[in-house]
Amino acid sequence: MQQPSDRAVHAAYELAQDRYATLGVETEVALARLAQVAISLHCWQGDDVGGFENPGGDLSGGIAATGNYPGKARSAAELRADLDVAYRLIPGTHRLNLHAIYAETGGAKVERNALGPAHFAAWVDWARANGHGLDFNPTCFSHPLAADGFTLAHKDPAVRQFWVEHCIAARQIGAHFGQTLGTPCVTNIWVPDGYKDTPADRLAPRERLRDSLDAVLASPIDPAHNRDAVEAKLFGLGVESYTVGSHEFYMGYAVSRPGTLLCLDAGHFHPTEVISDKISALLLYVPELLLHVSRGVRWDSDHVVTLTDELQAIMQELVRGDFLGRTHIGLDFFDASINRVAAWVIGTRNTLRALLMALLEPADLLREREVAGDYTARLAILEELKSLPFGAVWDAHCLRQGVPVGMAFLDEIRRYERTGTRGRGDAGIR
Ligand code: RNT
Ligand code: ZN
Repeated sequence: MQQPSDRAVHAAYELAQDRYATLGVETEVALARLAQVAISLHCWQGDDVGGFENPGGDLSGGIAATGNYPGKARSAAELRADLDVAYRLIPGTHRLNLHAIYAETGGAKVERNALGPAHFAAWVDWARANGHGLDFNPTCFSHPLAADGFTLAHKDPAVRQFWVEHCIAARQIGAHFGQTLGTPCVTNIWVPDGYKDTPADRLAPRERLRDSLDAVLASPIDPAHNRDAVEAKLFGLGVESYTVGSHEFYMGYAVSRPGTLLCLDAGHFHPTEVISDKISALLLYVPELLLHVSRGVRWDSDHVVTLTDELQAIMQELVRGDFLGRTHIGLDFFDASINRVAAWVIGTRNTLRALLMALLEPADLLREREVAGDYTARLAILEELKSLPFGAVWDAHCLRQGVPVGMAFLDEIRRYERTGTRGRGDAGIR
C-alpha cells in the first residue's frame, strides 16, 4: 500500500500543530514525551505461548491461543527474527517480556527450578545489541506439576516447593537481566490456580498462596535490578468458579508487602469492569503498577489490543495522574488466527497511539474547568478532542522515528511472509 509522501505528512502535521495550539496543546512536547516511553512486548504472541521447553506440548493454565495462521516461530532464533521485524515497524525503542519457557538449554532437559541466567544468555546478548530492556515471568503452567490446576497454592508441599523454587529462580534471572542491561526487570508472577466448580474451602488455597509468595519474595533484591509484580485474574477456561489469586487477594498482598508491584491485566475483570478507574486508586497504596494491556472479549482475556475507549481511558489516566514514571506498560494478548508479527505491531502501535492521544489533551484547561465547576466546558472539550487530527501527529511521529507511516507497515509484513517465515513447516502464505 502506498505510503503518503513526506511532504504530505509534514504539511498535515503543521496544520495539526496549529489546531492543537488553539487549545494550548504543544504537539512537540507530546511527541518528545511519547518517544521516551518503552512498551514491554510479550514474547509469547510469536509462538502461541508455546515456549521451547517441550515443543508441541499443550498449553495449560486456563489460557488458549486459537487459530492456525502459518509461520509460527519454532525456535528462539526464529522468535528473535520475528521480533526484530516487529520492532522495526513500531516507533520508539521498546522492551521484551520473556517467560521462563523461552529458555535456551541447548537441548538439555533443565527443570524449571534449576533455570538460571545462563539459559537466557542469547536473549540478553540480543537485547543488549538492540537496546531492549528485558522483563520476565516464571511459567507456572504447561507442566506436569501444574496438570491438576494448582501450583503455588497446591495442597502437596513438595509441589508447592517446586513452584516456589521456580519463582525464586525467575527473580534471580530477572535481577541478572536488570543488572546486565542497566534497566530494572519487572518479574511478574501469575499462577492459574483455581477450581472449575464450586469449592468447599476458598480460604485454605489462599493461605497457601500467600505463604508461598512470602517464601518466593523472602530475600530482597535491589530494585534497580529487579522488581516483583503479582497478577490477579477473575477466571480462566476450566477454572470458572474460583481463582485463588483474585483481585482482592493480590491487592491486599501487594499493599501489605511493601515494594511489591500490582499487575493489572485489562482482560482479567468482569466484562463491564475497567482497569482505567483502578489506576489512581491503587497508586495511592502501591509504589508502581505493571499493566498487561490486553482486550477481553466475552470469556477471552487476550485479544489483540485495538484503539478502544478503554485503551484511551487507561492512557488518559497515566498522563492525567502523571503516572507514567510509576507504571510499567506491558502487553498481553495472543492470536494465532492472524499474522503473529502483525498482531504485535497492531497492538503496540495502538497502545502508543492511545498514549499520544492522551498526551495531546489540554490537561491544564480541563482541570481548570473542572475545579471551576464548569462541567459543560469539560464535556465540550473532551468531545471536541475526539475529532482533532491526532492521526497527523502520529504519522509525523512514525516518519521521524523511521518507521512506516500508515498501512505501509503491512507491506513489510507481507514481504517477511514471503522471505522470512516461509517454509516453517506449515501451510505457507495466506
Ligand atoms: C493469563 C495471564 C498471564 C499470561 C502470560 C502468558 O491470564 O494474563 O499474564 O497471559 O503470563
Ligand atoms: Zn496477563
